Amino acid sequence: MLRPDDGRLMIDLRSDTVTKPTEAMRQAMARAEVGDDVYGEDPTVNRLQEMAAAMFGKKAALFVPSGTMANQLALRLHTQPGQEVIVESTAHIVRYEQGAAAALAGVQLHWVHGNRGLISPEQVEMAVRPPDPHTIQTALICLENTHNGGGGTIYPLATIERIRAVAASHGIPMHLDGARLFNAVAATTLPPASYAQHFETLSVCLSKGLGAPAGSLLMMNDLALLAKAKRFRRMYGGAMRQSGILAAAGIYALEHHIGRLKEDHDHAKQLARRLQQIPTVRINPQDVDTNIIIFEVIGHRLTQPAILAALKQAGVLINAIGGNSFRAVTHLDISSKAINQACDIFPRVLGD
Ligand code: TLP
Repeated sequence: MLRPDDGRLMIDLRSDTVTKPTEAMRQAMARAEVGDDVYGEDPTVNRLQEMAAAMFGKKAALFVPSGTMANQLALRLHTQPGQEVIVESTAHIVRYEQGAAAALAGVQLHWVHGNRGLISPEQVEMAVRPPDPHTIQTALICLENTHNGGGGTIYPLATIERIRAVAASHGIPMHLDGARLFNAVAATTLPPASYAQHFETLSVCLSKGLGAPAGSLLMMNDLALLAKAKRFRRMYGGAMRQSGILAAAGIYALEHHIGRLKEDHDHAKQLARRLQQIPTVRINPQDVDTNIIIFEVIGHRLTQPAILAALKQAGVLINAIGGNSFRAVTHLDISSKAINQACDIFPRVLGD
């Protein structure tokens, strides 16, 4: 049995956030020209922001430390305290941002239950509050693409277009949590701007599948909104100084790590197919659109924590995500060999 204690490598499928910068990325970071970004004088940050804005067809991009901060800036920019934001019930903004929507923007989240994380234009129409003096106001609609909690689900562009039409008919802006939008782009080969055009703001992460150590970008067309975003970034503690060292990793990632995401998707499909053959596992490999695999283990003699421990003992790390569900995520640091090994380990641990 593969023993992590023997010094052999763990197959870490907990998240694509666990990737470490490659040697070439570290060299790009070491060479980065830097300045003070609060003065707007870091040339590498400026270059990254320009690259990203051009890639997504937006006028401006703002470099921020994390995807959570990018989402929270968007909520703060588009809303007033006491208003409401329409969002899918398992979205990152709902589950994993420590209640920041309420704590920092003072807004209420209106959950809409999605199908694998995706909500329909009809559901959005139903969720928009009427212009009645008693009723809370809908200030923003947020979508997540790909959808993490839904299992890396890709939003069909046609659905986004129809949701956009609903939003426009009510004069409501839209924000996209595009932490893994590059996975959708790699899988569909659609131009990044084809998604971005439907949102007033969108965020993308450099530190997920793209393998940078930190950093996200919040993009928009409205330069007045950019000025406000810089103020709030400062308020939230996210205005950095010689952050060109981090931005250099982001530039390297945009230049070298988008095309290869397809490999992660193939690995995820391979693992999902293997998992499907285990009697206690419930998964439909057809639901695996990108690099996230969500599966249930039903009727196994081991409890959920014991399953995690047994997998760890065998050399594989994954996350439990509530109920009987688990999440495995493929990424830059997971080779074909590691996936083949994982395909041997899961049936051994779960297959009794
Ligand atoms: N997701 C992390 C955890 O926070 C759950 C993960 O391991 O998947 N939007 C989406 C859709 C995300 O999945 C994440 C991170 C974020 C935003 C936040 O990014 P960071 O961690 O940079 O704040």
